[in-house]
Amino acid sequence: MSARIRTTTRRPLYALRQHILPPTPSQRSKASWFFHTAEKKYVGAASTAAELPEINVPQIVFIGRTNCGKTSLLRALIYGTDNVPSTHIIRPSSTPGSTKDLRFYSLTAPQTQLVLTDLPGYGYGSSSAQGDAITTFLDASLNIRMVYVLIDAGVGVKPSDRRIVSMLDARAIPWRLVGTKCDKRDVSKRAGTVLAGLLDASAAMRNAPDGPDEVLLTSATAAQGTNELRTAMWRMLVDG
Ligand SMILES: Nc1nc2c(ncn2[C@@H]2O[C@H](COP(=O)(O)OP(=O)(O)OP(=O)(O)O)[C@@H](O)[C@H]2O)c(=O)[nH]1
Ligand SMILES: [Mg+2]
Repeated sequence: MSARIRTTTRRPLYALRQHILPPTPSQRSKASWFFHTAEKKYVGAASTAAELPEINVPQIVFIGRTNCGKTSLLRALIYGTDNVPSTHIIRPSSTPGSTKDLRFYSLTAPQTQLVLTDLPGYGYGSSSAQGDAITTFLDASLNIRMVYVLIDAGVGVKPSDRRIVSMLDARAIPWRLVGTKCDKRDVSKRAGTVLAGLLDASAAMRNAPDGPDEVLLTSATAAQGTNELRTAMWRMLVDG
């Protein structure tokens, strides 16, 4: 049973270390404008290194355990509550491990272009081929500007998430944690605690107390936290 994150008493959707300035209203509205007006295209899918499309624009990647909500969040970010065009293969799954290939979506507006990438999940229900595809992709892609490591907020950070973060660190790829499915009642009623727990986990994995820790709570179903995540992407790419 799901419930919206209650907003009457402004529940926290993101937490920042004190040295990171919160976004300005202007950054929020520019980010929102970009995501609403950008031309959206499904670039394609790849399951082997040979199939990886050549991408020459900044790329933002969504990674996480199987079933943690990657595809759903990506769809909510790109399309909001609009209908997804039938030509775009962007379907959430009921079976863990259902996204078996890497899928690329481009957003293009004057002077700004980016590609959002949906990766297969790791952990339960995944295959070693999916693990290999993730490793190959991370090794081959030089223009990844950020990897959002999605954590089902009702489940929390698992050893497999820590291993992925180590892989990213080993390749000097920036990452942030994002909590998903925060509309679920067991999360929404203790959103502050969940957020603080993810921020602590993020700081512990980063191994640097002053690290750029920024954690967002989202719900694809309730379209919560999606504007915050769009703004974070916009700031990083254009207006930091
Ligand atoms: N309540 C709730 N359910 C969600 C949310 N996001 C995804 N789900 C559900 O979680 C399940 C998995 O969602 P997906 O988006 O396919 O997850 P995924 O991480 O892409 O899964 P794989 O590609 O199989 O690893 C589906 O049944 C979704 O409907 C959310 O924000 N809230
Ligand atoms: Mg998926």
